[in-house]
Amino acid sequence: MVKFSAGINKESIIDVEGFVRTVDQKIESCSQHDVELHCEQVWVVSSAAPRLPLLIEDAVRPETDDALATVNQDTRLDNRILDLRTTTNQAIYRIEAGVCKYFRDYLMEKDFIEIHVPKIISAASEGGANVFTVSYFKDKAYLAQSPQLYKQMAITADFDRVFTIGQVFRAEDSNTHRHLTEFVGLDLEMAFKFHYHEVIEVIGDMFVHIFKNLRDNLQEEIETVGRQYKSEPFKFLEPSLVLTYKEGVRLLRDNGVDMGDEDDLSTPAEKLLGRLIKQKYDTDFFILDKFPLAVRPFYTMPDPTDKKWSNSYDMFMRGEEILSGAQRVHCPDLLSERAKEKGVDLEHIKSYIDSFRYGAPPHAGGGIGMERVTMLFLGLDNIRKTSMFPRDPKRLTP
Ligand code: ATP
Ligand code: AMO
Repeated sequence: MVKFSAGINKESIIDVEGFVRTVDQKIESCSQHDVELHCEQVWVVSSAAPRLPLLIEDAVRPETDDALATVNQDTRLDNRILDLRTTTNQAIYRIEAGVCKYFRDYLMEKDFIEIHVPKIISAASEGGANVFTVSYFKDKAYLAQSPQLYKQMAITADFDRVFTIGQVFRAEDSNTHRHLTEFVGLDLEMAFKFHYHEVIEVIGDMFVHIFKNLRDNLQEEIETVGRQYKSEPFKFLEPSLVLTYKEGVRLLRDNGVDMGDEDDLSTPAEKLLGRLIKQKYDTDFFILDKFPLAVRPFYTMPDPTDKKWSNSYDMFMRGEEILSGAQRVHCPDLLSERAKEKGVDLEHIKSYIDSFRYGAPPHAGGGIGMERVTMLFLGLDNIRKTSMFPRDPKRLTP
């Protein structure tokens, strides 16, 4: 039987009959180190090819300076189903499932309902430049860049609190560590009573709920990922830290960054701000409130006291944006005016603008990139590690 077993190709599916014995000796390289399997019979259920494009033991080796010691990213992604068999990847996608589960659990507990909205749409919501066009019988349609317009329309239809989890498409030729052309958006929207800060509070608490549950319920998985990819444990405060955009800019200026109050944050400035906030407040998660109006989409509510600013916010993990959100304009005339100013074609968003003509409550919400949350929670360096079958400008398969 030993001879027969030795001839079975690696990664084949086998059935084994035998018994399990506990052992005293600990085998460090093995994740199951306190038991032994004594085989009596072995059957090959499905044989794997004799030559594998990558070996699991190579793919799970910690990343070192020696590039030969591990498997490079393209080989992994080209042979993704083998790569996904590593203990690290099995753990990453359990953690990612946790991100969605705890997002959903928290919001359902708070009386949000889950909705499903179209992904084939007639108009771009986030500006026209980065939208994929598809032919739709005799017409032209687009792949949704965000569920933005529909989640707001659900609010105007009296569903006071909604969320949706679904694919989001961005035709941006961004070959970076954190941009995909298709990602999973975790979006929510809610009517509020007095102030949009009620919504910031709900979202801040929701992130704390997600982080705590990942930390407490997926400890083993987090440790497994940490054995291959070293990083500092993710730190957060309860309640979450909220600073204004102005305070963030001030902190950057005090540390040598040359920028004006209303300039957009560059990627390096975002990263530096993350490090400065970590030093000062000991948190990897924070919220920046009150962004300059000029850098936000047309549906963002201007600050009623000063039109230079807006009632909008971003949330960050380890110095990278993971959520963008705002109070929305719920007055149809102002909405049309803002859309015109931003060059959005009113004809294409008529039903969206009209939905505010029949009574619409003040509301706010936000959109989260799921893969970014998993990547940054685990301190990983590339979003392709947290997207099971990633789509980027250069990759459309597998
Ligand atoms: P959003 O989620 O709002 O789209 P984002 O981070 O994906 O945010 P932008 O808001 O378009 O993208 O840009 C934010 C930052 O990302 C910018 O400061 C820009 O420097 C950086 N960025 C965007 N695309 C690229 C790129 N192709 N290469 C390098 N940096 C980029
Ligand atoms: P925004 O465009 O900032 O906002 O997107 C929301 C969040 O989605 C993630 N994200 C991405 N993840 C991977 N690859 C990309 N190319 C990519 N682009 C964005 C980020 C980002 O914070 N409608 C608004 C949301 C709202 O206001 O409710 C919107 O889509 O984590």
